[in-house]
Amino acid sequence: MTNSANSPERYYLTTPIYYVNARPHLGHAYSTIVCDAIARRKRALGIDTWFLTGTDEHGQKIERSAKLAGRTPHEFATAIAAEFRGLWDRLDLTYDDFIRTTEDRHKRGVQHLFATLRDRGYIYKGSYSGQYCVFDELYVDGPPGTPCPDCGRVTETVSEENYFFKLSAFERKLLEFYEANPDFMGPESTRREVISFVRGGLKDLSVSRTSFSWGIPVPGDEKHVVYVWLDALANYITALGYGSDDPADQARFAKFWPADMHLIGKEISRFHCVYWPAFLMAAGIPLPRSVKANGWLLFDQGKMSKSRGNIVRAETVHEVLGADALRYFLLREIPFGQDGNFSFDALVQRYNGDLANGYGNLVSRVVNMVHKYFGGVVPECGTQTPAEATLHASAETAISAFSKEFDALNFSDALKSLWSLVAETDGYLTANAPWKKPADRSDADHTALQARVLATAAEAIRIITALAYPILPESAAKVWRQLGQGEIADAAKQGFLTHLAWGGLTPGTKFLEPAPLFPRAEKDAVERMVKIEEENSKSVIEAAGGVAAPEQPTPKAQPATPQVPESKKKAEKRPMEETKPTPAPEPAAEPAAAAPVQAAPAAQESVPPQGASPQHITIDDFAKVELRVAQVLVAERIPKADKLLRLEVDLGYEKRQILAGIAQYYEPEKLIGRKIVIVANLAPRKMRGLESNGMLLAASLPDGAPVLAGFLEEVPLGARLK
Ligand code: ME8
Repeated sequence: MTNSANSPERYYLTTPIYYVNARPHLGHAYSTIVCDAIARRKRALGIDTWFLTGTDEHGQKIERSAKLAGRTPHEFATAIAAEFRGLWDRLDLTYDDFIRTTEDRHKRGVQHLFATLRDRGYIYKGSYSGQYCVFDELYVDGPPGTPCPDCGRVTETVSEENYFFKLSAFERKLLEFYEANPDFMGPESTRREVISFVRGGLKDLSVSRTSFSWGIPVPGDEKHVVYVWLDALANYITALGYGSDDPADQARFAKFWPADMHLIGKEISRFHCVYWPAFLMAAGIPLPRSVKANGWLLFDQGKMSKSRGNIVRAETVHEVLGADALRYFLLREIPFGQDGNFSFDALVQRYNGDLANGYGNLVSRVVNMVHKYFGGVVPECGTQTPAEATLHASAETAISAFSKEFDALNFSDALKSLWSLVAETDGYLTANAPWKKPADRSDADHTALQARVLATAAEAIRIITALAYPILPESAAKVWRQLGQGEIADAAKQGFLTHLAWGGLTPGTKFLEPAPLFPRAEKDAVERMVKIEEENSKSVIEAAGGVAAPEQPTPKAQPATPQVPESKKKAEKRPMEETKPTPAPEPAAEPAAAAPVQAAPAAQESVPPQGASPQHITIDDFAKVELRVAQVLVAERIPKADKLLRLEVDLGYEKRQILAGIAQYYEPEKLIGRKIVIVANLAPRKMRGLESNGMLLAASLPDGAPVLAGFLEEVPLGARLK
C-alpha cells in the first residue's frame, strides 16, 4: 500500500473524467492538453505510457440535465461523451483509452470495488438526512438552506437510507501517508488545504443513494445506486481492467497500476487526495503516486465555466490559429498550478511573438538559406569558432533545463528556457549574417562561413524542435520533415528524446522544401474568434434545451465536509429543491396576505415538466422588466402582518421602500447590508397602508420557502440585470 518509487519503464497518467452535463470548453481542454503533452514526452523518452481520459456519466445532475433536454440519461450522456471524444480527436490528443462510466467494464469494476470494501468491513448501512449539492454531487454539512461551500448553490435536503464508508477510520493513516510522501499532492496550496481538511476530522461518508436510479446498482441491494464520486474515482482502475477475470485486463492492471499521476483541476483535490486514497487503502489497493492540480483558466475575470456563461471553446482557437497555438499558449502563459487568464488578445500576441516571429521565422530563414546556398543539403560545418561553441553549450543547457522544468510540471519555465535558445540562435544568425558577403571576404571564406553558420543554426533548430515536440506536435512534425529527419512520431516511438544531444544533424542530409508554419495572425484573428464564439453561443441558445441545464456561478474552490449518519446529527426535513433562482411573477392582484415573493406553480417544479411548451416572450418583452441590484438598508417586521417585512433599499441612485412577504423565512437583522435583486419598475402598490415600490426576486422552493437571489461577485448598486 505504499507509494513506491517511480518506475522508469512505464507511466500511467489520467485526466479527470468530465461530466456530460455540458459540452467541453477550454477548461476541460486545458487539463487534457497538459496530459497529452506529458504523455508525448514520456513516450518520446522511451517510457511505456498509458494515458486515460473519459466521461463521468452517472448521478443526479446528469439525470436532471437529460430530463431537461427531453432525452434518456443514456442517450444524453452518449451525445455529450461523443462531443468530448470528437474534440480530443480533432485536437489530436493521444489518449490510449477513453472510459465512459456507463460501460460494462466500469460497472463491473465499481461493483467489485464496492463488494470488496463491504467484505473488508468498511461499509455499513445507515440513514442520512442532510444537505446535498446536486451540481457538485457533494454532501454538505449544515442545516437546510446551507449553501454549497464549493459552488454557492442552495443545497437540497435528502433523507434516505444509505450505505456509509468508514472514512473516519482513515484520518491518521492519510496524514501519515501525506507525511511519508511529500510529493504526493501538488501544488503546495493544494497540499496544505487537503492536510488541514483531514486534520479537521473526517466523518463517515455516504456512498450510496436511493432517491434516484441513474447510477450503478449496489451489488446485492439494487435499490441503492453507488455514490457518483465513488463510481467516478474508480474509473482510474476499472479502465485498466480492475475487477475483470480476463487475463489481458489483469495484466494491464498489474502493469500500469498504481497511476503515476492523476492530473485534476484544483476544485476536486479533496475527492482525489482524501476520499480516493481512503477507498484504495480500505480495498487493499496501492495508492496513486501523485495527484497534481492545475489552476483555473479564467476568462472575463471569472473561472471559465458553463455556469458563468464565460466559456471559450477549443474548436474556435483550433479553427483560427491551430491546435499548436492553443497548446503553446496554455502551457507558456499559465504557470502550472496557478490560475491564469485566457484572452484572445494575449493568445494572438503570444502566437505572433513567439511562434510566427520567433520559432517559425527562425526555421523559415534557415531552411530557405540551406536551399538557396547549398541546394537544400546540409553542409559540413567545418572548423568551429567560439560563437558555435557558445551556441552548442547553450543548446546543451537548454536540453537539461527544459527537461528538468518540464518534468517538474513547470511548463512555462521550460518553454521560457527553450525560447531563449530560439532567440540566441536568431541573434547568432543575425550577428554572422550568412546572406551578406562583405567585399573583403573571399568567396571560399564566405561559403565556409555560410556552411558553418547554417549547419550550426539548423542543428540548434533540430534540438529546439525535438524538445518542443510534446507541446507543438503538429508544427514539430512539419519542421522535422523539412530538416530531412522523417516522421517525428516514429522518432518519438523510438524514444528519441533519451539520446537527444548536439550533433545529430549529419552533413549531406537533404532538406525538404520550406513550408509555412505559423502564418502571422492579422488583426482580424481576434475578431474572427470572437465572432465564432458569438455564433456558437447563439446557436446554443437557439437549440436551448438541447444540451444542458442552466447552472449557477461557482466562485469557490473547495468542496465541503462529508456528511454524517442521521444518528450523529440533527437535521430539519425539507423537500428536494432546485438551485436555480426563479423570478417571482408579479401577483395578478394584490395578494390577500400581501406576499410579493411568490411563485407560479410551474416555478415550483425542480425541473420543468417534460414536453411542457413554454410561453415565449420576446427580448423586448423581457427588456420591459427593469431588474436591478439593491442593498438592504433597513429591514423590520410590520406589526400585525406576520408574513411581511418592510425594507428600505438603496439602488445607488435612489432609496425606496419595498414590502416583501418573506418574514417567515428571513430574520430582518440578517438582511441588512445584503445585496438583492429587485424589479425596479413595478407599479407602486399599497399593502397594510404602506407603499411598496418594487419586488424582490427569489427562488421559490416546492414548500413555498423563498431563497433570495444574490451575487457571488461584487456588483455596484443599481446595476441592471439583462
Ligand atoms: O469535476 N480551468 O467533472 P467536470 C481549468 N466529473 N480546468 C478546468 C476548468 C477551468 N476553468 N473547467 C474545467 C468533474 N476544468 C468530475 C470529475 S474525476 C474522477 C471526476 C477541468 O466536468 C479541470 O480538470 O466538472 C476540472 O477538474 C475538470 O475539468 C472538471 O470537470
